[in-house]
Amino acid sequence: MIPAWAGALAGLVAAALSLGLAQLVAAVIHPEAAPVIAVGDAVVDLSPAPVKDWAIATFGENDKNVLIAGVLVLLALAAAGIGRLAVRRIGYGQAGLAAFAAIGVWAVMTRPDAGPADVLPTVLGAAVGAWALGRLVRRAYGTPATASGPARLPEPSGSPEPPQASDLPQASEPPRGSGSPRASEPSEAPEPSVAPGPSEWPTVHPLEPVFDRRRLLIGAAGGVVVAGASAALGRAWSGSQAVDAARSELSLPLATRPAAPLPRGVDLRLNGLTPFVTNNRDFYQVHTALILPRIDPKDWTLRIHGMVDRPVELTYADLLNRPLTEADITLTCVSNEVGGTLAGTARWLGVPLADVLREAGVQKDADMLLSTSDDGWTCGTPVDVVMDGRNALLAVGMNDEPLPLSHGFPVRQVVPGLYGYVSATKWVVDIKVTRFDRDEAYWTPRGWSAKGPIKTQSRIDLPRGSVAAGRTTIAGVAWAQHTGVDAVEVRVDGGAWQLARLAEAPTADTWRQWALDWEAAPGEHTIEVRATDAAGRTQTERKAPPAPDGATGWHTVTVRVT
Ligand SMILES: Nc1nc2c(c(=O)[nH]1)N[C@H]1C(S)=C(S)[C@@H](COP(=O)(O)O)O[C@H]1N2
Ligand SMILES: [Mo]
Repeated sequence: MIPAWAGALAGLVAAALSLGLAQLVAAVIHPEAAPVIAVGDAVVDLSPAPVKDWAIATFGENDKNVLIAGVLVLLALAAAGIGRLAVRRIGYGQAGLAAFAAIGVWAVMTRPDAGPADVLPTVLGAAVGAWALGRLVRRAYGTPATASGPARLPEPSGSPEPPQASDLPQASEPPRGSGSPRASEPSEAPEPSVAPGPSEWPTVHPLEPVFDRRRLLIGAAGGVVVAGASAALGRAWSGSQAVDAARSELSLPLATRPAAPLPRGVDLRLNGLTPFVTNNRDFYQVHTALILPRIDPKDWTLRIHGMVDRPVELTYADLLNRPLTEADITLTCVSNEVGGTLAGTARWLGVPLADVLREAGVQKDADMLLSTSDDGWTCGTPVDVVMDGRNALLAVGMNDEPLPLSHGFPVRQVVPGLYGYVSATKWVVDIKVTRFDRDEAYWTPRGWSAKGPIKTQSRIDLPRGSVAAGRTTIAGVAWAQHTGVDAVEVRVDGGAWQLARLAEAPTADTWRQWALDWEAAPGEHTIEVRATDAAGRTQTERKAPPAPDGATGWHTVTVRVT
């Protein structure tokens, strides 16, 4: 009998080979066509919004890795099960593989940018996996080693076809069984004069299938090596280095409308307080793509079409040849909880989107820009907001360097005052001018509001946890993009609201640091904060979750003073 672990091993190795090969083929034709990535992407798209929010909240920037690891663990379990079925009857194993290939093909074809060739990685991978599974199972079946040779069953090396289900021995029926055509051709495998097996198997009939551990392990080791090599080759091939190199060789032109140098007073420089400018390295990331789109700037184009008088197509060089604007803008995610960290400020460099739209000639009944990312994600932005004179940009630079790959290289949108999901399309390649009553962006059917102006928020960064008694500072940031923050108030233990001092802000489009000195007495204290925007509106106390259009409520922290 073949032990269960041997079947599981054969299944795992066959799966590894099939995924390794799929990865390699996908690297050559289209990275998103790799089945594991496509399944992961499909899971992202199909998960209900609360599940996604939970994943972002729980795993943060690691949410994608956790998802891929989960898909791989499930695949490994399934592969082991398929292998165990395969040693009982190879046809079961191959049917299991076919079912997985079908899931892979379905996932690949549901990707928005999928073409017919995208099924190739999965189909070729599955075919090789099925062949390898048959081959490994065959290796596992041997007869006890003899002086004249290790196994009675001939390898199928003479036949050009992968082994068929009927070619293979089945545990329940020895090869001589009536169902096996090969066994009924006595001439093909002449009866060897079988020497008695090792003494462990004295009672086994020589023609009964006997587990050949050594041959299985050798075959499995070979499979693992080939799987690893093709995955590594696929990685090397994916051209990622080419885009990284193109990015690091770029030098962006200077802005024709530069932002003034930041006043020193924007940053109170308190230890533990969020810095005014967020490093690109520390900037939060939110995107549905599992692998970052890698776009060579020389291949990038942006098409602007739909309800316009003159459709426009821009290259990266066209963009850099236009007048560039620099602007400090705080980006915020609608998924940010009260007190959360999904917000960041950068100095963006880009082409005013309104200029480009004016050239295209936006028709007067259009009210929505439906922008699409290279990975198929879509975003709906109100036309009037983009055209009202604010610094809505097709951004190419972030904090004095080309956009990092994870922040939308080579070009993304940035619109002050709107949550990222309705404005900040990364890897943007297409803008369709349309109407909110005709088109829907990615998050709308998933339970988020079609329009998402940023709600005023304030956050306490200091103190957190515990602090020594005596004079200390309560501090944080507050934002009300494009309106501006006019006041921040703090209260301790439900006492009177006290005005915090405000750091400078270069424009109304960024957050603002604030601070308040506090004589901290020993014990446990509750600190609350609320901001008032430049239009005189104070943040509501009413608690609302992020969905459908942004969280509300006052950030409250409890500190222990010792
Ligand atoms: N292509 C693409 N662009 C996208 C998204 C996305 O999922 N895909 N997410 C948006 C959301 S929800 C936010 S909050 C911002 C985040 O931008 P960042 O990752 O640069 O911080 O990007 C926006 N642009
Ligand atoms: Mo977001």
